[in-house]
Amino acid sequence: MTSLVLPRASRRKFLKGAAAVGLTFTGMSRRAWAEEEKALNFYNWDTYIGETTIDTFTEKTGIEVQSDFFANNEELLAKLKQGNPGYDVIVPSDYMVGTMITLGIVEPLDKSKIPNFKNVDPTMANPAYDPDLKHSVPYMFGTVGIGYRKSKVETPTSWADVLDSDKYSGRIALLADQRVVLGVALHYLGFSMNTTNPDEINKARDLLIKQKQHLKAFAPDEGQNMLAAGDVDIVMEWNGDIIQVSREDDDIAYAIPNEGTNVFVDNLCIPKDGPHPLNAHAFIDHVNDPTVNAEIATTIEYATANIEARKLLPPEALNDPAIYPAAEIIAKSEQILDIGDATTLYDEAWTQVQAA
Ligand code: N2P
Repeated sequence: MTSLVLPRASRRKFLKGAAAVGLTFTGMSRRAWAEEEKALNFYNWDTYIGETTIDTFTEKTGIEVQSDFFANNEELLAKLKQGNPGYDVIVPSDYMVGTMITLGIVEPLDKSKIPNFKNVDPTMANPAYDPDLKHSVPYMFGTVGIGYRKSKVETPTSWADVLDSDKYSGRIALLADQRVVLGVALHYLGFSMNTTNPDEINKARDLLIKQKQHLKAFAPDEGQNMLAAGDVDIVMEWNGDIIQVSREDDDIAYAIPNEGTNVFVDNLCIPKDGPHPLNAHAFIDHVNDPTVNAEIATTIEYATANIEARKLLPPEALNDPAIYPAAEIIAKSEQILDIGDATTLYDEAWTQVQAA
């Protein structure tokens, strides 16, 4: 295996160049703000919006949406850190919202422009990464787990199957996501996925380096496609992505190992210096309309943070522990946290894993 990180064919590019686009909105006046063009640039995870969401928004508002896709939070951060190249709405996970607030990358939201904010689950309304949700609206939550081909793989019960075993050598993909993969490796070794202890991080790094000979790929948010195509038999992936492909192929299933896992919350945010902040608020409101939101949750098979939408979902979805994780799973799982400067320890460990 030479290059483990695969190119992502599905990602569409719409931005012509950061500097050129940046010039069009730097120093935008209040008047220009009030006269926003009917456009919105949405930077999302792949396979993470409903089939009709964008069209119904355009029908309702006349605003045309262009979508671009990132594969992990670090890619999203890297795109915005040097100045917003033109995005209006982004979808960072929990810890990345915290990082972006600290760095001043996301704007406080004007809740008066998001009346459907009232539909957000009140138990999710005061997260440590963004107290009182001043900068973020929870979108979907989920788990990292194992997607597998039932005819080829015994029901996985431990992360060892993908992290610490030659049982499925050459038939394994992990996510191309440094905090998730190092985090799950740390958790498997009995350490916190938010440790800042260099020895522990190095142990997780060494486990991954040792396992690398058995891996087919670190797949950037598309392990489910490799599994569906038969390129691998077992993948570390986000739950909804696996459930999406299992609808088309009943030989595919999702399991959460007994050790527990990473539980995440993804959020809608408005980055600083986006060209269309009013349209961005309108879009976030649209996504939180219960009917719109229920169609999204049904399409992407993730757990929605919108309680009014949940009321519209079938009991099979709400009672499916692969979608809405059971309390006992959550109890033995962890959320990834913003660990500030110690993030560089993970950057270094990940670089070493990739280079090994
Ligand atoms: C969608 C992945 C979304 C979950 N493909 C990752 N936070």
